[in-house]
Amino acid sequence: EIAPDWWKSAVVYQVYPRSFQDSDGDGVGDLRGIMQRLDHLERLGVDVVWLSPVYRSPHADNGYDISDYRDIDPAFGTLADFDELLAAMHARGMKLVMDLVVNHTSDEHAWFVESRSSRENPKRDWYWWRPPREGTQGGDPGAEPTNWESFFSGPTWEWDEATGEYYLHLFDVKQPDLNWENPEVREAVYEMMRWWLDRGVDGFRMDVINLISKHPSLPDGPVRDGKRYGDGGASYTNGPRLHEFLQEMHREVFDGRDGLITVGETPGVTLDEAILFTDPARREVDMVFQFEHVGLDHGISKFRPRPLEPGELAASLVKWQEGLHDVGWNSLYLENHDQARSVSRFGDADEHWYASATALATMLHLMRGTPYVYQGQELGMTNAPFSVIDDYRDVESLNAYAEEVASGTAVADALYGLSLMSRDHARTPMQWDATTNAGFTSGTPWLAVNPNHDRINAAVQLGDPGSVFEYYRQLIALRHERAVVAHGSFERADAGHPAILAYERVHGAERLLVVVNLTSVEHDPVFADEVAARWGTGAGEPGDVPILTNTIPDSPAPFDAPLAPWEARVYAAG
Ligand code: TEU
Repeated sequence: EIAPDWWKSAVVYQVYPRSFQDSDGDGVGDLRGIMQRLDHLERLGVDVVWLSPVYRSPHADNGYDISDYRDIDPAFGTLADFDELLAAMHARGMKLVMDLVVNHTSDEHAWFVESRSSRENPKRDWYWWRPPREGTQGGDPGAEPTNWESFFSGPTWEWDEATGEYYLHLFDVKQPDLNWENPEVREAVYEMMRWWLDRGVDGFRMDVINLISKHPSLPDGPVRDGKRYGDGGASYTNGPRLHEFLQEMHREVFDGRDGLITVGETPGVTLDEAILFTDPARREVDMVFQFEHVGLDHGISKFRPRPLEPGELAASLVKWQEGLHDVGWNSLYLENHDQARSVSRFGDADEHWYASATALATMLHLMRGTPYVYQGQELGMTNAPFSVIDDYRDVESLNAYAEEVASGTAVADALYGLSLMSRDHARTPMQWDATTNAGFTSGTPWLAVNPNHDRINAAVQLGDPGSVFEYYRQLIALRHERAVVAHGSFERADAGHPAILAYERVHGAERLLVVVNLTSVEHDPVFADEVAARWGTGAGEPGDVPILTNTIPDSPAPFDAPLAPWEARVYAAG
């Protein structure tokens, strides 16, 4: 009998299948490749694997454009391969979570092919179709039904000459939005979800699930200075029927099943909304991916980034620790397939690569919430040295670059934004060893392997006590060994020092003190008086010798000793 909240002490590992391991030499990762690498995941100690989409897809957005929800794309393998992978994971005590992409489908999905065939087609209302704006000609600039800007640049409406209407796509033109107002759509989604659960999967990561409810009036959004299109976010983010739909989904799909884990991806979610999503009494989802901390360095836009001030990242994470402390639950992440590599983005990949990668990991993994490790993060994989636009593959990056250059931005400036923030930095092939293509493929990789795989790779790290991998393994083990990590309270313990984050976790008699220097400069930690009194230094005092530190060699310093650049230390009592 497993506890209903087992996922509070679980660690989830995200596999981006395209870039994880290729088994047939076509340069694209696949399911049989994942099977070859289960030892790595088991050794790391993760409990759940979240698999980015492997369904049939034209790959306009690397699988987040699904053309058949009940089949595996040939690039990744077959349903038989999937069943074999699932069984192999279950045999090792790992759970498998699928990526549920139901805000939109591919334009090649049978539902959309039918819907677009005629205005009278029974599936016409399964998507958002609207006539040109009053008094305009379809296809003309400004004739779109709303002025909204797509996440992938340009308008969110595509003119369909054949039936004389526009269809809505918040993302790529090949990703038409499903109309969740239509109960037939909702029932078809729930039926598909039950089909996967009946097949044995253990839950879902729900892609942009807080965008599925739109204000049916579809009003225009505000046009920000210099922008051509408006921000429709207020009309489709956390919309009017969102929680109604999620509670209906829970009743139709999850009620009566146990041992599952659900996480909603919710760009733009507020703290108050996150409580509504994750309050167990509301039976919606177990946790959400909020986006505040991964939006801090966005300047006027994602690809016009700004440097973070010391303490900004920690303060944002602490706000969410406190906000969901008593009701609801945090996911804990710094990376995924949409975010640049955290050691490059929030750490110091040049001067203090090992220390900053492990300091960020310490900060995150010992917080209150369920941690997510993105493939390669456990190795300290970094951003790639992309230098020309042909190095990139990601539709978001390519469209943003084209729009910047078309609007007069210098090529060098447009490339600069991509060099820091492109999603492709997270999608370079997993670095297994120092051989050609890092052991990822015997063919030509779909996206270039990072040249630093000669020194950053799994083979060189496994078994090395001073490696990023081994440090992650110890952090994950702590969560499994000490109940205080999963179930303890959270309280910030430093006196708000911008360079240092210190926090305490308490669970019954068990206590942890985590102290991390999040800068490349040495700092003395400053603690609230009552914290210093609790930990004390000197023989036998709990604050005297850390149970975990990222200094090499392991120099057991007391909790109030100065912290070297990116030094992290963990103390335990009780
Ligand atoms: O991402 C949604 C989303 O919000 C991202 O587009 C994010 O805002 C952006 O990439 C960061 O600037 C989900 C998937 O994770 C992403 O891979 C898909 O491209 C997108 O939805 C559409 O399915």
